[in-house]
Amino acid sequence: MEGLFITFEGIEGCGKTTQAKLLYEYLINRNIECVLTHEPGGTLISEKIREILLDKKNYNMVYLTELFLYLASRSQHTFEKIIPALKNGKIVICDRYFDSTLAYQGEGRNIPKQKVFEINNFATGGLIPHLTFLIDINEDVGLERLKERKGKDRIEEEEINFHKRVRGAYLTLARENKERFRIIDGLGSIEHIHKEIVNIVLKFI
Ligand code: T5A
Repeated sequence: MEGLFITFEGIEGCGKTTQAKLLYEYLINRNIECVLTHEPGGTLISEKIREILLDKKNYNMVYLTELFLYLASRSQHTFEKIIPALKNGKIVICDRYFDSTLAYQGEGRNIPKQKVFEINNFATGGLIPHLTFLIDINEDVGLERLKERKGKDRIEEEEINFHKRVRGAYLTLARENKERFRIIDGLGSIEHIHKEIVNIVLKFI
């Protein structure tokens, strides 16, 4: 498949949405064809699933229901949007992808990781990002940054230990998949992190 698939990962408030957008703008300004998208969501059907997933009223959602909804959203997104864009030679920048499920549902919810990996792989037809930025910050800093935002969603409301476990899972994933992961210190300034990311991406294209 042509194209380049870049994902951004990290705990809540790490700054990945900010960085994904800045990278997209940088590339578009240089006339490089790219698509900016996110998960859960990214297509009409996936956005409907996102609403169910993040709605605080669904506090009693069973963990397996949560897992399958994230995967349903991802299948639609992958086959409707990501794969066609890659086939057209575009750069696809995605704010969260399957590593989120390994970290949040695998480690956070304690669902057996090998199982999560297998069905995740099935849901995406085995599509793996070429490059994954893990923006790493301490969970206290991440949650503090989100305080200014009105209203937490269902996952953001989880206790601090949940976010700690998720961060740990991401760092393990990055260690185990060194060829595609780049760990970025999320405590730097927005501009500094952006430059670091651009330098890495330019080496790929
Ligand atoms: N989820 C998702 C799963 O459980 N399983 C899955 O498979 C998937 C795909 C999605 C939720 O779903 C869960 C994870 C999530 O809980 P969401 O609404 O899409 O929820 O939210 P998040 O992806 O968590 O993203 P956020 O927008 O909440 O946080 P970001 O992207 O980490 O941070 P960002 O860029 O919005 O920045 C947050 C704040 O910090 C500032 C920004 O200006 C902003 O105010 N900031 C910085 N401040 C200082 N220094 C920096 N370097 C900064 N960078 C950003």
